[in-house]
Amino acid sequence: MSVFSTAPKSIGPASALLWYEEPATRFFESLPLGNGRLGAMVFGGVEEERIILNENSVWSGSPDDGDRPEAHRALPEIRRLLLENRHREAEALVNRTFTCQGKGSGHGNGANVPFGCYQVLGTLHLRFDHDAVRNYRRELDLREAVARVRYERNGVRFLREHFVSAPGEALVSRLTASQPGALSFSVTLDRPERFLTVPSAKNELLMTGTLNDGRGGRGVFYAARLRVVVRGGRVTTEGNRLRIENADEAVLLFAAATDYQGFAGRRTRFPLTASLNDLDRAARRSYDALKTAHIRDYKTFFDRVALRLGKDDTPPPPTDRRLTAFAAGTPDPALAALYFNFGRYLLISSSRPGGLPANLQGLWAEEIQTPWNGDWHLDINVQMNYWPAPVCHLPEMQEPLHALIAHLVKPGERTAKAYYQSRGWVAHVITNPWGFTSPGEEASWGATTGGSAWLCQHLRTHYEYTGDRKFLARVYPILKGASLFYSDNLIEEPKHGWLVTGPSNSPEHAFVLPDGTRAHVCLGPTIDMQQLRELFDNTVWAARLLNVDAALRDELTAKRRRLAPNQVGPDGRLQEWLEPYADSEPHHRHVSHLYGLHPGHEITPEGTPELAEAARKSLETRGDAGTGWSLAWKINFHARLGNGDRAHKLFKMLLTPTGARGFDMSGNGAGSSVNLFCFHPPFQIDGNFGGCAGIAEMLLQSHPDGGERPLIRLLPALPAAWPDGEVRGFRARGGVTVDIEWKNGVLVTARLTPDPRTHGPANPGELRVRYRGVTKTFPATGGKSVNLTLSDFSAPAS
Ligand code: FUC
Repeated sequence: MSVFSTAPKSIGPASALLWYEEPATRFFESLPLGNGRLGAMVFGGVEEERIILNENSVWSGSPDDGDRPEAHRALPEIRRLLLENRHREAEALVNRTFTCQGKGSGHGNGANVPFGCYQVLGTLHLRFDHDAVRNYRRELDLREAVARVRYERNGVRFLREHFVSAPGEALVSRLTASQPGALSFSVTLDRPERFLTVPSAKNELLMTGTLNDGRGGRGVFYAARLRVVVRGGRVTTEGNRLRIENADEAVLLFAAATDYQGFAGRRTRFPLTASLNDLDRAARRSYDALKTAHIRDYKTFFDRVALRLGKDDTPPPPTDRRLTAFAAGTPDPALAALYFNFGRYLLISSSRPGGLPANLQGLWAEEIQTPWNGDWHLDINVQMNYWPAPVCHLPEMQEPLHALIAHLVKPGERTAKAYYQSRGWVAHVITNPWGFTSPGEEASWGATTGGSAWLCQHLRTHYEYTGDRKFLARVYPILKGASLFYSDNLIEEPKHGWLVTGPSNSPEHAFVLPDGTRAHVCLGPTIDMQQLRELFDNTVWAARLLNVDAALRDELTAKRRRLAPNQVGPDGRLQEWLEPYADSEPHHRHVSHLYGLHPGHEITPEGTPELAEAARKSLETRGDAGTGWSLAWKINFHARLGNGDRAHKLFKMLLTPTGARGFDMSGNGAGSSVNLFCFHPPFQIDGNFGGCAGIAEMLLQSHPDGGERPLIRLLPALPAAWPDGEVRGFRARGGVTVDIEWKNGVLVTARLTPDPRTHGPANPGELRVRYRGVTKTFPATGGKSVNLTLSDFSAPAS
């Protein structure tokens, strides 16, 4: 896709550098690199440089039919029980008959069951006989996607540079020293299980293995190769290790492939050949040529956008100390810009066209049993990973998500038949590269039916930002299939005659029935209704645009009108369920019923003030504390409510220094580790992406608000903590590039440049722009900037 953007100003070191005075000792202190498919975590140790390696199709498990073929027989009874308010009995029946068959996700520990688990590819160890060193520094420069480690020993300066190149399809490391012949070290390559490493040439290691398919058979086969090319000195093999002696310089090239034949990724049946070809191709180029090509490629994405908050041109303190100081109250606006840039960096590094989508850990995992299988959860997590893409002008990075959605349609149709005897397709709460669409293994979380509806939001959003008609025509059948499923599965609740889903959940949250018992399974939770209004609207809108399916449009329009509405409960909060049940956990991490506020947009402060107020009350009761991604979501909620200071408070909470062990579902230990990875805990990358998107949401919003054209809101939730700043190259809905500069908390200039593709001569349209409560309309011509200043928003309002 061609890029239309104004040239961004360069980003200063305080917004672009993660750096430390010590090596990492743990995974979540190390520095991530990636090209969307291959990932590396660089520890930067002195005696041992450890690099954890990933490849995004290193998944155990295998295709499996999780559907219970007879499940649909239980559906009428489950629904009858729910309609009679016998939720406990309904839930018990769902548990017996309406969950997946087999072992499901293995309750999140699926490494050795068919569901499988995203796993570490291996670890590269470089062992030196270096001990006491001086002037140690390790860093990650987000402007180039290069990690560096430097130190001095006995007067010799050592430098290691690492990057993972997309055009080069390899991890590339160069080790140099200020004195000839000073580089001596050994190299090994291993994995916690299922590996064999052999020297495959005098300067090369080959590691191969076959993962568990979950049935005791052979699953994905992988091949990983490391080659060392030295200047001066020599390389020898010693058993399964390479020994480098007295080199002036050493370049390490690492390539890997698997034979995963799923919906995306490198579709090779021959990982041995593919990895060798990658290595040979990389080895034909000089280190400088590889690095130049890598940086050029990376910058085509990263440089589309720039954000400056405060001053960022002076070198920052080490990132770990910076986090601690920020938590202690030292103002550091540039740290928010760094976090924002890190989010963009992670997305570019973990999600590239042709690959698998960023998973719960992006691309970076150190274990065989990654938490929650490192899968794609569909009740917020994978969607949150992609929130930054449109505004940060990274539409290409969404391609793997779009591919995942398309890949779920076929298995989702089977699931729709088995459980619901209905048309269309459905995905529930979890999925994997093997096309899992069945409900989860427990009703309490697994009966959520909104996964497919939520995914479909991303298809419409992509079109809104790019105006790509071909894309819309291609994905329309997916929207249609999702709508058909829900349309067939709406039932009428007797009290008001509203149409509702069921059985369903408000993701993972239980309610308390009047008799004091708890239940999860319900009819028509608010989130479902919000998602279905959106999905039906989107399908009808797309069908109209494509001029197809008139009868379906009528069907969906009629049903949409009858969906249960948002309801304000007796206590003024937006109701989470059809009835004003009590929350079982008032501070639950999911805030699903505010989907309509964000990432949906049916609730806005101007368009639906009562609902916005009810949403605000719901947020108050929920409280600020929460898991990593929950904090990130709340930044976005408060940004949508126009409350910048509260959003900033949540951002501060998201940056609470942590490295908490284990799992915590309540918010204890949530925050950021020193490498800025978000902690649920454990490490889970969705909060990084949600936080990145939240920062953007505070500075620019664009969504329809009572009009056909989106309303572009400038600085809608600017916090006092960011009095001065500048954004360049942000994208708004409608395909508009937005640059904004502000001082002392007040807009100085804004430049809006409609993309010629979305605002061509046939479709010039207009821009609706809002700042501080004043909305103005300007003619929009593709490629022509509209320059605005504060005075444009003085009066009169239009
Ligand atoms: C959902 C969330 C959890 C966690 C898991 C991966 O189940 O409720 O908090 O993020 O996904």
